[in-house]
Amino acid sequence: MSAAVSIADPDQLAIATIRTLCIDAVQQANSGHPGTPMAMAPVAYTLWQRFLRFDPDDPIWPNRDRFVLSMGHASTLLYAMLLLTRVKAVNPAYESLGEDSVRLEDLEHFRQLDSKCPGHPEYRWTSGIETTTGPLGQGVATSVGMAIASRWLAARYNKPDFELFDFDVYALAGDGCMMEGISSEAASLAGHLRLSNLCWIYDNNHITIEGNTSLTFTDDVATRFLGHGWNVLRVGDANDLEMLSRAFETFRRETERPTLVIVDSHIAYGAPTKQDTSGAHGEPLGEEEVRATKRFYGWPEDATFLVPDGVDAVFEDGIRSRGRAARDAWFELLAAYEKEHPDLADELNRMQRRHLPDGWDADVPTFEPDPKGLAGREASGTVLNAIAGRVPWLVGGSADLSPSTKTRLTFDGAGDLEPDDDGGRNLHFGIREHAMGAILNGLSLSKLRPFGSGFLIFSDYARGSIRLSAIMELPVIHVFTHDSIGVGEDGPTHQPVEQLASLRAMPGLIVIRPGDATEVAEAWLTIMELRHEPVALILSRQAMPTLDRTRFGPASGVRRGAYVLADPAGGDPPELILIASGSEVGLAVDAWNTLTDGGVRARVVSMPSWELFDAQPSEYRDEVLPPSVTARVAIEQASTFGWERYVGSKGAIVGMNTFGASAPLKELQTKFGFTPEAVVGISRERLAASSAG
Ligand SMILES: Cc1ncc(C[n+]2csc(CCOP(=O)(O)OP(=O)(O)O)c2C)c(N)n1
Ligand SMILES: [Mg+2]
Repeated sequence: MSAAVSIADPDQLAIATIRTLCIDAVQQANSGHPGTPMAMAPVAYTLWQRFLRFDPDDPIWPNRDRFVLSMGHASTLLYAMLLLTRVKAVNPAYESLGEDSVRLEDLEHFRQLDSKCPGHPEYRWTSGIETTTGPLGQGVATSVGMAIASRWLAARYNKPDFELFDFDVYALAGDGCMMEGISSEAASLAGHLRLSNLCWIYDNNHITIEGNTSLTFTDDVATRFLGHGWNVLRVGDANDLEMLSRAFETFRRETERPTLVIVDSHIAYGAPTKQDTSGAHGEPLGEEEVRATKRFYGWPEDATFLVPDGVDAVFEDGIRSRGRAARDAWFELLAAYEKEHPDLADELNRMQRRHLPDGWDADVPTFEPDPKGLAGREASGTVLNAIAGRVPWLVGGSADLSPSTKTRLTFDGAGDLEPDDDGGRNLHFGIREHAMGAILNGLSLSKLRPFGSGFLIFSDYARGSIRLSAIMELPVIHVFTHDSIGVGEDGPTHQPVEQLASLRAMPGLIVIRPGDATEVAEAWLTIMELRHEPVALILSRQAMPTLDRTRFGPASGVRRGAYVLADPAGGDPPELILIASGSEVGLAVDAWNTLTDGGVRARVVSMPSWELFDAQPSEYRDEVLPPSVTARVAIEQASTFGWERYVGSKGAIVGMNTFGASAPLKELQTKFGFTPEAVVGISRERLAASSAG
């Protein structure tokens, strides 16, 4: 629709366009959050138009500055920016097809099925969105991972005359982000690491859903961030473009600390009755209020979804031309770099596409049979080091538990990522599981291959971020050790029970719980080739016998999620199936020995991964678990929840139904029925029941 708009100032014209598009989208959808986009439009505009090094024609250019909308409920603000700057869509093969990522029709269908403008910004779905946001606090924490990635990439790839990486990371946050604990974890680590390339902008509007923040939030945010080692700036009026610019310039000059810009704003700026009220937060303004607000902006009150002539030129003269020049210069630099540093350029190329270096698996060891065996975490540490030595961008660490999780990279030159060593391969997250999860996402969004580790029990602390790694289809590697009541004396607070079931319930997350050192190696080989799936690798604290693979089925079956480990002698068909994962595979084999000696035709199925198994064709699944064999026993030191799907109504599950207890492992095994005798007893019972039936 075209209508006369008499706003002469190009900045104000663009800002009013952003504001009214956001208002109209929410009004049309009859749902969403109009107030914050209206208030923050000048902030987003100033940042994008004057500072952000971002080329809308190539939204995946590796050295672009990142913009994260941590207040995901203000999604229309981001959509309006993508629309007006004409960001191009990129397909999953990282190719631009020349189409706009967000079209006016998408905004008109805000929150409707298949619109590129869903309720909250979704990475992968809409090009130009750097990370999925909505769960408050996640965006700011993820931005820390991006800022670390910028530093790491610079340390590894920048060479004299080749400043390939120096991108900055901006995140827009609200009161909710500031209240969520994850922002404190992330800010604390960012301050420690002196991430001066990181800028958070805090929308200090004093409003959340329930009303004024005086209800719940009287922190001195500035002092808090000074305490975290940040520089803190204030802009007293979100409409003051010059003050905003000054703040961003100050951020750019800062070399020692991350920057927080506290911006005072008025939610629903310009709405006569809703400004500064929580009524502007989660519902449309309403027809009358929309008209009055448009009048206030000097906008034609009948116009909807109006983009006046001239707005395109405003952005062309700002972010578009500046971004294009920066992007083109970067690719010229890269072309010269390819000649001078071909190996590093090749690495970059592969990393950007989530491909691996040739020969990446050449050092992965094989494990000799050993009845005493190795702990899952020990075997994993060995394999991880063998792979990381050949995959330079495989980086990670632990939430202060690497001596326990065995994820430390120990080869020469691995180094530690610290304020003075941006290129270290060992990250130290401190005791901050939740922020670790989000930072891993930020690293992965920047195309590094990150792993993080901790005790399985504390995966709950990181769950919000793990969930986002699954929603975003990021190949983040979550390593969780101390995976069961096998932790023994530490007792119920440290014994995971329901964590496996809850991780398995998460769509898109692949959970793998290998049963001996050979399966651990196979698990890592499988994981490394994933490009779009996060993984939870679940490892034992205690030793597991390393099986003799000349006697038992090959561990290559890990790739298929479950496989036949042992069968009745002479090729007889099984009458009973024992299914186990992780440390219980050895127990299943012990029980199988006894049963076999007793003349029972038993099969052992090792099932390290439900998700990988469920993805197999039904022929394979029926081969491993023949439907005719109903006498089945699943064994896992975890909640029994969900195993019914593999053992069926005639099967039994040897698992946990309580929180465990504090005692030496042997005693716990007896108390909770994880002994060969108990498993044999239950197996015979199932067998009898099935033949009776
Ligand atoms: C982790 C999390 N908890 C709760 C919500 C629901 N929620 C969405 S917005 C909001 C209030 C946010 O207030 P603020 O960040 O100040 O945003 P403003 O209303 O000022 O835009 C809440 C509680 C959420 N999105 N994420
Ligand atoms: Mg607020």
